[in-house]
Parts: sequence; C-alpha cells; structure tokens
Amino acid sequence: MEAEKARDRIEKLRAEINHHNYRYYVLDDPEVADAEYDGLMRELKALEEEHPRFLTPDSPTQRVGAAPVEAFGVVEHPLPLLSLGNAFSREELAAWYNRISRLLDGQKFDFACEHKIDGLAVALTYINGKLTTGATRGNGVRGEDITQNLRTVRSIPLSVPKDAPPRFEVRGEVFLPRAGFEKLNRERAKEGLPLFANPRNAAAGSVRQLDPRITAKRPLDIYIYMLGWAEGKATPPTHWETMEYLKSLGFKINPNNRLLNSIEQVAEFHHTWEEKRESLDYEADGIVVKVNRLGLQERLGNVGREPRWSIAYKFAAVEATTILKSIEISVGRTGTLNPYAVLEPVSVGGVTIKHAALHNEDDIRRKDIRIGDTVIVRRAGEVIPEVVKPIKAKRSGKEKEFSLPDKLYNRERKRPACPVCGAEIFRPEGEVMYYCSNAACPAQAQQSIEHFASRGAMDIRGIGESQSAMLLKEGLVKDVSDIYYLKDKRKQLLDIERMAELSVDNMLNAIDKSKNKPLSRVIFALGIRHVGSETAEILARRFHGIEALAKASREELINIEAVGPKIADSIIAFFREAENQKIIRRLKDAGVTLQEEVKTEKLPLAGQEFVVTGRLEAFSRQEAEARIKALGGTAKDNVTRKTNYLVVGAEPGGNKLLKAQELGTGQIKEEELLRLLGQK
Ligand code: 5U1
Repeated sequence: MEAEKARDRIEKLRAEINHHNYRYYVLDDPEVADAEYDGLMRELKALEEEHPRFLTPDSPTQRVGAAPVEAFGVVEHPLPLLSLGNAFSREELAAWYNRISRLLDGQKFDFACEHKIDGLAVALTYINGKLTTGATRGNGVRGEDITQNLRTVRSIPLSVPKDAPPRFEVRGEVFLPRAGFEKLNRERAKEGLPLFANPRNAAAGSVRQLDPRITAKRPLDIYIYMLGWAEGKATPPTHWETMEYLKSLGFKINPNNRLLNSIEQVAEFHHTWEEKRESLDYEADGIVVKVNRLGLQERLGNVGREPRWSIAYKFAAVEATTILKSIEISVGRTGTLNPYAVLEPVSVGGVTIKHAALHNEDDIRRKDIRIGDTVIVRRAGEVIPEVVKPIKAKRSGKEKEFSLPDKLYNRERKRPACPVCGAEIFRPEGEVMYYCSNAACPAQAQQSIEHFASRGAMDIRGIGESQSAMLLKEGLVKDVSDIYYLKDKRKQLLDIERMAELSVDNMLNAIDKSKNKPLSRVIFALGIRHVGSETAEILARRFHGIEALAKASREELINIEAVGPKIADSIIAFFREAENQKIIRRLKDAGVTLQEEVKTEKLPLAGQEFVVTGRLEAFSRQEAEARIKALGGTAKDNVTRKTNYLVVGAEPGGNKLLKAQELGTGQIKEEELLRLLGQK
C-alpha cells in the first residue's frame, strides 16, 4: 500500500481498536466479537511492519511489551504521593469526622467513598495527549519508572482526547483480579513455579518485572482514584466531578464509588461492603473516604504525609488461630526490648505467619496472653501481624504467664539483663517499654550500622549483618562514624579471619564512594526516629545542610508540610544528644556530604516566600507550590512576617487573609502568580 494511504488506514485502525479496547477493558461491554477484533489487530500489525516509520509507542500493538531493561529508572514525583491514616472502628471514623468538622467550623460537606483496593499505587503522566510516564509510588517522593510495563495494561489509555489538559497526572491502583490471580497460580503450579501468596503480591511482582513482555501476559487492571495535578486547563472543583471528568477522558473508574452526604451513609457503605467483599473481583481491605470538595480538602491540608481530608476505614482484618510457642525479646535500634510471639506457623489470608507483635508487657498482661495458649492472630494490610487475644476455653492449665524481667533473668549476674550485652534493663516511669541501659549496646550499634550502610541509606556494599557484627566484636567500630576511619585500620581488617584482601578493599572503596551520597541519604542513614527516606528528602531540600537542620526550631520543623510534632520532637532530641553531635562532627571531618550547594540564588523566586489560599484555576494548590519551589521560592501553609506574597484564589480561607491584612503582606491574584512563574 502506498505510504499516504497506509498512514490513513493505520490511524483509522488505531482509533477503532482503541475504541474496542475501551469498550472491553474499561467499560466491560464489548461491541464486537473477538474474531473481528483480532482481524483489526492483525491488519494493523501487518501495516506497521510494512511501514515501520509510522510505528508509535501509543499504538495498540505496543501493548505486548517492549524489550527488557536491566534496572528501573527513578522518577521524582512533582507532588508527593500521600499515604492514608486508618480508622479501624466506627468510633475512629466518628473521631475523624468530628475533627475535620471542627476544623471546617461545622460546615456541611459530602464524602466520596471508594474501595481501598489491595494492589500497587501508580502515577501516570500524560503530556500533550500521550502517556509519557508511569511510576510506582516508591517512597512517595521518588518511585520507579515502570512506563513500559504499564503500557501493557489494557485499561490504561495510551492516549487521551485532544481536549484533555496538556499536562496532567492521574493516580490509581493496579491490581490483579481474583480470577486472573487464580489462573496465574494454576499456570505456575503446572510449570512447577512458586505460587504467589495473594493477588497483591502477584500484582506487584507482575508490574515490577524487568521484562515488560512478562507483564503483558498478566491480566492486570487499574482503577484511577484521583487526579494528581493538571496544568493548562481548569479541572472540576470536586473529587466526584473530577472522577466523572477522568471517566470522560477514557480512564477506568470504579463503578462501586459513591457520593454520600452523611457520615452515617459512609458507615453504611463500609458495613455493606465488609459483608460483601468476597463477591468483588478484587481484594479490598477497606474503604477510602474523601471530603468531596477540593477547596475544603485544601483548607484541611495534610498532617505529615497523610491528608486530613481522607481516611481509610478498614474492614475487619483477616484472622487465624494458632499456638503461641514462646515469647522472645529483640533489641531495637533505640534500645527498646521488644517482646514478640513465636507461633506455630499459620496461614492468615494467604500469608504464612511465624512471628507476631506483642507490643509490650502491659499489653500481654492486659490481654492475659500466656505461653502455650491458643491465640487469635490478625494481619491487616501491610502492618506487622499481631496477637489479638488468647482463647481461654482451650487452656489445658499448663500455659505459663510471661514476665519480661523473668524472661531476661541472668543467673550469672543475678538480675535481668539485656539479652545482647548483658547490661541492666530499666523501664522509665510512665513508659510501657523496657530499655537496655547500655548506650553502646552492640544490638543498638549493630542495627544502627546495618541501617546506615543499607541500600536505601548510604548503600555501602560489603557492610551487612555479619560484617557489622564482626566489626563491632573486633572493636573496629563503635558507632556509624567509625566506618569512615576504617581505612586507617586496613591491617587489622586483614588480620580478621575470613576477610580476604579483595573484600577488604571492596569494602573500603564502597565506604569511600558513599561519602558522596546526597544529603537526604545521610539524614535517613542517621536513623533518627520517625525520619524515613521520604521525610529525609524533604528535610534535605528544605535545609540543604545538617547544621541548618540541627539548628531548626520546633516551630520551623512543624511548619514543613511532611513533618508533624512527633517527627519534629524526634529530630530535636536527636541533635541535642552529645553522642550524636560527635558522630556528625566525625562524619564531617571524614568528608561525608553534610551540606549541599544551594543553587536557588540564581533562580527567579529565590528568597521569596509564598502562601496560597483558595482554589486556583490553572493548577491545584499543591502544583502551584511545587512550581514556586522549582523556581527557588518557598511555599508555606501559614502567613507570617516572613511571607512575601499571599496568592488569593477562589473561596480563600479567612484566617490567612486576615493575617495577611494584619501584617500588611502583599496579596496577589492567580494571574500575577502565573506571571511570576513565567507562564503568562
Ligand atoms: N480508592 C482509593 N484508594 N486510594 C489510595 N482512593 C485512594 N486515595 C489515596 C490512596 C493512597 O490517597 C489519596 C486520598 C491521597
């Protein structure tokens, strides 16, 4: 066929196939028989083979999967993907509702309710009508680039209509329907391959395949659950209308979603689906409740990494009964002595459980849990399984009560002792945990060192569990800073049994290389309580250096969107500790990156502080803040003397306006902001 004609036919065929894909995979309502669809696909493939220059990545023929990759790239999310707080009971739901009602001054509002699907959260970016990036949630700030894999998911549109916003991102949950999961496991059983424990693991395993052709063979599906951000076109003012809008663009939206107008209806929705959840073709572990109006969502904002305007109201967790064989104690990184249950292995909702949390001694006593008891264990979502309660009716009389000091009684020392270092244990007044009294306890030091060197932190290959233990035992390190002085102890390292010259040199090289890891990694590696990798990134971006972070006031810290009082207090306590100050000094002397160059001076909004209030037309508030930051400015939640501009959108919050008037802060409209951002 001549080129011109072939191109026209290719375009027609693609449009027709995309339409049938949409009918089949999104609406679940096909218009043509399989044979007819296959015929169209065959014709398109043949034409693309004949005219390869007309092949494009968004062609429906490309859903079979691109070539394998060696590793996934990293995608920085322009706006973090938030996680959700949980409610486990009607009371906790009511407490959430009362809290936000108070914050909204008693104003009435609607709720959008959806199933919380147990799958894998992803973000899909569309630019000029085409799917350009698909990424995992990762730590919320950075995810993995799995675009090629997501292209194979038939219900993800590869292109959207021309009238869609020129740039936008949607977020959703990729999952494996139960039927697909069972079929996949049947096939794997036939091939003698290990089976997936549950649909979630199977979905995650399928999406994170380095070979997209394998992903293409898995019957993955998606429901889109929110618009992340959009630019260049106004989008609707409520979540519900946004979902309708996304549906009109071809995205798959869960037909079980409901718009409800009272908290009683929300509870009813939860109750109905808790009873009927087995009838769903996907696994759901609860419902997600969202305040419908986006303006109100913005007013409520986030606390830490969780939005105040949404909550996951979980279904009752999956439970099983088993025998509690013993209670053992592990020593945490902060010296806590953590009791945990050793169980007769049991399958709970498809996952085999051998250990479960027991929290603390008071909890064990309150629940009257005894060694030898038949117990109920519960697994809810991602959290560590826990022992719920004993079944007292099954007792034989031989069960033993547990006491932590008795368990840790050391005959030689004639007192309870830390199971790792033998030091005294203590329980501070008013606290539920026992602690090891030895700040240099190898368990603490060892876990700190392991964490410091781990892949997500300083990524020092060659320092893992056994090497950390060995370095401590030999007295070559006492804390994490000593790692950087090991190069002076090469001879001692070589003297150690099992340390070959090559592995010593590899380790020393890896240590040297790690000095250049970005500041965010160092902050995470320090192991400050409650500071995960995501918070560490945010802190690094905000402070650019350890010294500035160490000097930050509680108020300054709390004002950062991702930092709540718990994290702020933990950061302050960490830097107040003399031992930690010494570690920081030694890291600095060794040349570890503790300061990052601030490049913002040359950026147009450097030194300018913005607060946004109300709804903006061109983009969401979060997106506006991200763009301000990208140009070197800062964006804050509250107006203070330091604020340069209050950006006033539609339905602005009264408090911010009042404060700005009181302080004489400059107020600008969205148009002016667009100009400052160079978009007008
Ligand atoms: N259905 C649904 N799942 N889900 C998960 N909606 C939804 N929303 C989420 C998450 C984490 O987060 C937003 C509320 C921020």
